[in-house]
Amino acid sequence: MKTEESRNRREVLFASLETGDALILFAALEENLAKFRQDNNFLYITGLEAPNAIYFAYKGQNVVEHLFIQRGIPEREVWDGKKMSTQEAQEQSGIQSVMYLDQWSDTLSMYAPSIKRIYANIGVPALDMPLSYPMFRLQPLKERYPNIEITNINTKLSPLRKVKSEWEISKLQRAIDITGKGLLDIFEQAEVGMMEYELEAILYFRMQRSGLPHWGFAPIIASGINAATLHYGKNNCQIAAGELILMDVGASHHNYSADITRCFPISGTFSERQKAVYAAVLRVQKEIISMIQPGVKLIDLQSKTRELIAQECKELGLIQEDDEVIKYYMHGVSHFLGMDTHDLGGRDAVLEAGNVITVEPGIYIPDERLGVRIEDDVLVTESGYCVLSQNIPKEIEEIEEILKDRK
Ligand SMILES: [Mn+2]
Repeated sequence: MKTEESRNRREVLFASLETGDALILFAALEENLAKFRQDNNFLYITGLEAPNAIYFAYKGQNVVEHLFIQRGIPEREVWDGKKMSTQEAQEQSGIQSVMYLDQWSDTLSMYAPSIKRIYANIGVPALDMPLSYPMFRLQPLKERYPNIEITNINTKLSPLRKVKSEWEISKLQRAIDITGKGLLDIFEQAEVGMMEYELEAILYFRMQRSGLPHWGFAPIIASGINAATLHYGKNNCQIAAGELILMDVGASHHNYSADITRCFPISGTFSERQKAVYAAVLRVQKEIISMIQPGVKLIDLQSKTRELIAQECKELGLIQEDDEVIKYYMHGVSHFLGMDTHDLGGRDAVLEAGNVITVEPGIYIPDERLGVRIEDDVLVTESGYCVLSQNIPKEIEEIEEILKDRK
């Protein structure tokens, strides 16, 4: 990440702090033989992929900040590889004071008596779940200094993270473009009799060969009736002739996640019924996208989607009354997109320029072994919107044309 990106974010964050406020961010932990994925809030603030590190800032007269990283132990480095040096951490983050983790407790002890409030990446684990790792680490401080208020840093970071910089949009655009290329690969290579996970492999191959090593989220490749299960993730069924396949997928680039849904008929052409349902969802999706501009509320997109889908469901002969639409469409039409696939921003938000949201209406009819969802990623601009995934085909004729060219 560019150093000035994360440095600018810290400046904006510092400006919002009051005297006695502290920020504490814990990096994700490195686990043995598991792929490392950095904590998004830690990455956003420091720009560093360093595992197990801790970021600390405190506002007194001025803001002071310290970073604590793992110390490289030669015997361990044989197993785990070289650790980041303090100099590398300084250069990549722009944080001047970089120490080793064994100095963390002493430093926190020194500041603790004057801290009034801590913003930390404590997350929101359910009450019947174990404490998050940051909560666990802050537990001794909480016991010793019960007057310190510990708050989820999301309240501070949400307004920042939901307005994307040009650099962030360029990362999202790349994640979206590569996801799109992988979807086209699937259109071209998919055959009756393949397993759903084989289609997943085609996209994964495209992503990794393009320099994007990670999924943004677990891919959904759902054929036939599986498409009516909203979060189907097994991807282990064999694809039968005549089925419509729903793919809800996204590559991640610098932790920025694409989130695209496309559907296609494995046999090359949509059946009349598939075509009717697909066209209905597509009409709704386009109508909702056209509403997007600064000042529009996310909940207005949601209520309009319900209304439009109810209308379409009546015409498809599925329902008689508007309220019955919940049987065939039961999820949100839109969420913020960014480092988290369901990014910070909230459901009550009012759109502003620089937001990136998804638009993803659907109709799910288990009785007909059919589910259709169409999802694009949309940037809110000063004057309206820009569909970042506009190059990924979604018109019926376009898709059938591509499928016709298969060998
Ligand atoms: Mn989505």
